[in-house]
Amino acid sequence: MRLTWISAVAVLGAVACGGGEKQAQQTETPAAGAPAAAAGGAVVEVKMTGDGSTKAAFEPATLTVAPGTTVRFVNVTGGPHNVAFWGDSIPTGAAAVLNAAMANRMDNLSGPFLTQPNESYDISFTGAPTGKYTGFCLPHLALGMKLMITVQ
Ligand SMILES: [Cu+2]
Repeated sequence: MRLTWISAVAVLGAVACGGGEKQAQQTETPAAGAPAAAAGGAVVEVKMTGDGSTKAAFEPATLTVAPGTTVRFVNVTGGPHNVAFWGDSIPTGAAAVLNAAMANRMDNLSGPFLTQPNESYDISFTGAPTGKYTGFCLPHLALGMKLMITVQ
């Protein structure tokens, strides 16, 4: 009795990784008083950190964004955190825009507490006036947890 073994060898063609050039074209329109015109603006992340008792911070604590940018606050450590703004430390006309952009507010210009790990909170600066926005974290204001967002 004779056994013939036939081995079928599957030849896997190497997948050529062509360096496909993706051309992302972005047309930037100058902020010319056309609120809510920018769709799909950039997202900038700000981490909320701390050890729960002696230190707490926004990281970065200062940032500059273009109008239409969404700032995403992420509860990383040491929560609960929130983000709030002083009404006298934002540009004229910004309060209405911010209040409309801040979901589930606890109060005027004051976002909800983020209690879950990696919970995030987005604030869109679409239509927001240019200028400086000074914000803070209510539970950690005494620890100096503040941030400065410049919209320009
Ligand atoms: Cu905080």
